[in-house]
Amino acid sequence: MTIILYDINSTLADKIWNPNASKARLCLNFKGIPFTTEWIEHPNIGHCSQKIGPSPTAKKPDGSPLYTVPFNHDTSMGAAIADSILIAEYLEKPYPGIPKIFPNSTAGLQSTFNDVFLANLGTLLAVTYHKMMPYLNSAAVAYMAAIVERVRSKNRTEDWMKLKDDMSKIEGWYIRNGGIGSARSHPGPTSWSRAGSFLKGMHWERIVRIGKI
Ligand SMILES: N[C@@H](CCC(=O)N[C@@H](CS)C(=O)NCC(=O)O)C(=O)O
Repeated sequence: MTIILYDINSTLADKIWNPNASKARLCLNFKGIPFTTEWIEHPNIGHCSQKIGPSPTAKKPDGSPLYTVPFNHDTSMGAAIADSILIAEYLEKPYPGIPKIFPNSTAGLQSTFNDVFLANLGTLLAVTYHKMMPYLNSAAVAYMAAIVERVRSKNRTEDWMKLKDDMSKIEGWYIRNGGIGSARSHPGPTSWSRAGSFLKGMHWERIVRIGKI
């Protein structure tokens, strides 16, 4: 297996900031599968995907296909897969014996958790984007600003309150689980925690605190 992981470039020293791509990276490292990373610019994701071959993962508001990172290219098999959860499932198949990303047939359950977890972070980008901008390459700034324009409401306080409610809900799931996530599960929350630590000194402390106010 020869894997190339496609991720978005940044101005950070190790370039890693994108939480969705970090999920795929964590899975590759967790299973000990060697891979290289191809850093691409945010506005070029569609162009690059059409060249390499992964399917779109969603639709844009105008109905046209939305291509996203992460996607991986297994050059030995000629397979290209987009979407962090589908990448995790792809990696599981040829190496069933080494640490499992989805133990005890939990792929469906974890996939559902991943969707619901992300759906509850809807306004995180809206309240943090302006602090993120310095870490984006110049090519990505205008592109990202247009995405943010689509997801934020006219009222910043409203976005904060929605985030507070959503994160309180997520906190509730963890409390019911004894205050922790599953010790062995797809690393969605872990990758967002990494994004969170990247936001440290910006809004992250407020986001963490907000569920306790
Ligand atoms: N469900 C997908 C979501 C991936 C996603 O939304 N990626 C964003 C970057 S974090 C992206 O590539 N967006 C491209 C765009 O909005 O044009 C996954 O888990 O991989």
